[in-house]
Order: sequence, then C-alpha cells, then structure tokens
Amino acid sequence: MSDPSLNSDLRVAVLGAGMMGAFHARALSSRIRRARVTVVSDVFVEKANLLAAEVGARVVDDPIAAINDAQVDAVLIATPSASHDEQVKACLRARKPVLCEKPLTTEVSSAYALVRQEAELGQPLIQVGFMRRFDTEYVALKELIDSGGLGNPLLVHCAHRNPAVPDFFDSEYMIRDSVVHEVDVARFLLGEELTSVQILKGVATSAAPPGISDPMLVVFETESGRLITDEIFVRTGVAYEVRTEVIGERGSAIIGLGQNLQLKTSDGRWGGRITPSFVERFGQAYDTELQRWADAARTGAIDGPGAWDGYAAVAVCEAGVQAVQTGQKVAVEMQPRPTADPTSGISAPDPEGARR
Ligand code: ISE
Repeated sequence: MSDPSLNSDLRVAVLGAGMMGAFHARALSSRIRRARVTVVSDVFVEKANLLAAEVGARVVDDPIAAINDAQVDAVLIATPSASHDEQVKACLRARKPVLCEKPLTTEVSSAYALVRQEAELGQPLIQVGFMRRFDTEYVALKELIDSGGLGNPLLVHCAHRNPAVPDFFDSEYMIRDSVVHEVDVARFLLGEELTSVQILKGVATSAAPPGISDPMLVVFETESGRLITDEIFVRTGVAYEVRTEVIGERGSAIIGLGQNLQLKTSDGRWGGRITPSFVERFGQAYDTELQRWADAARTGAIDGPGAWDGYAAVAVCEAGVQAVQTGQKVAVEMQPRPTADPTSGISAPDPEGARR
C-alpha cells in the first residue's frame, strides 16, 4: 500500500454506496478524525455519483481499480456479500487494510482461503464489521466476564428483534444476516468456538410470508459445553431490540434493556423510546469501530475482529442454515487455524492484537 504518513489523513475507498456504505462514508467525512473518503464505487453509478459528490470524493466504477487507486490507502467494503471475496482478495494483493461488512464471504471455503492468504502475507489486513464488539454495553459485559465478576459463565441468552424486513428475508437469511451477530458476540464474550447449532421453529408471525419461520429459537453449544440461546424475530412490528444476558456461577448480567429517558405521564403510564433500527442502537459502536480501524489502518494494521473471526462466523452460520433445512442439530465444521510454520511459509496474524 502507499504509505500514509502519520501526519496525513487516511484515504479511504468506499465500495458500495447503499445504506451502510453511505453511512460509513458520511461518518468518515464528518465524525471520524484523520480519515477521508477519496474514492466511491458502486455498480449503480448514479448512487456512486451522489455519494461521492456529498463526501467530496471521486467515482471509480470498477471496484478493483478503486482498491488499486494510488490515492487509496485503505478500503471499506459495503457491497453485496457475493462481491466480498474478490474485493477482499484484491485488498490483500494490494496490501491495503480493509474493513469488510459481514459476512466475510458467502462460502466457508472462500472465507478460509482468505484466512490462509492473509496468514501467508504475515500481516493482518482484514477486519470484519462486527460492530457490536465496540458497543459500550458489550465492552462492559466482556470486561465483567473477563474480570471474573460473574464467576464461570454458564449460559448466554440473546434476543435479536427487528421491527420489519423485506420479504426475501427467509429463515436462512435470518441466520446469515442477523444471527451472525450473536455468533460473533458469543465467541467474543466467551472466548471459545461454537461447535453445534440447533434450531427450533414455532408458530410464525402472520407478518411473515408463507413458509418462513419467524421467530426461531437458536441453540448453540461451545467447545467447553456452554449453551447459548438466541431468539431471532425480525418482523416484530415494534422496534429494534438486542439483548444479551450472561448467567454465571456468581451472578448474571444483562445488556440491551434500552433504558434511556424514562417518561411518566398524567394518565399513569411510564416508559421510554426503543431505538427504531440498528443504526440508532449501534451508532456509537459503528463510529468507534471506524475510528479505531482508521487509526490502525494509518499504520497498515487492523484493530478489531479479523479474518479468523469472519471465517468462524461463516462456518457457524453454514451449520445454522443446515439446521434450518434439516431440523437436526448440526456440528460446526472448522479447519485448523493457520499457525506460524516456517516450512509452510504461513505465519499466523496476531488475534489478540486484532481483538483488542
Ligand atoms: C442487519 O443486516 C444487521 O447487520 C443488523 O445489525 C441486524 O440487527 C439485522 O438483523 C440485519 O438485518
């Protein structure tokens, strides 16, 4: 990559001018320090033109050319999932740090190939957009668990509720697009891999198109035998709610109760407002994620969940999709993590540095 001097702004190419690409591009050109968008790329050229004009960037139609552009130090990928593999590979070839929205890729094999390619480079360049790791509530929960404040964590109960989604959001998509966050959160909080997935389908909401199971109850097991439950319900018709409760041997802790301003009124009611969507609920997390990534990218590094985390999430979700299809408990199949091996030329990226 061209070497962004520590005194100059990080020059970012934003690939994808849809909702998340535009959200990040606006953040980079306003709230994020020492970074700016220089290039925007989208298959819909009109969208790219509008966003580029708004953030003061240039449009480069071909995403691979955008990655290789001389005025680009780092890349933010917010394109449709099927494009991620090719684009992340191009970032590795160009040795440019990349923040890729989840999922890392759509296939377990291509995600693992990226893990290996990055390991062969010997330089962690791939960060995956699991923004919840930067949310102050999740950070506090993680610190509590790590400090032993709950004793041994035994169970994790999650709830993930969206108010509404488009009709193409079927039960499998619910796993890959929504439950993927709980997969990452569970790995992050417990510090171990998930080994199996089971899915229970109950009565579906009448808001779901025929044949789509919504809500569902997902049960994961971990390497050490801990259980994690996740209620996934994406058509609640209410608001955006994400809760995580950890039950330990010496207590329990819950986040996501959304207890912001509480209002009491003369008719004897009380309550507050629930965030309408994930952009409001995780706005702080997205910006912290982006600031830390940009700061790290200025030195050619990453600072967050990496390629291995992206691969693990794809592998667990693949098992989850099979569990939806078969109704069976499905074991998660994962390849070994590449380790430093002088004979193979592979040296492992530092996961702890990446997860800080
Ligand atoms: C969406 O793609 C996200 O990533 C949100 O965080 C998640 O809550 C939502 O269910 C997904 O559709």
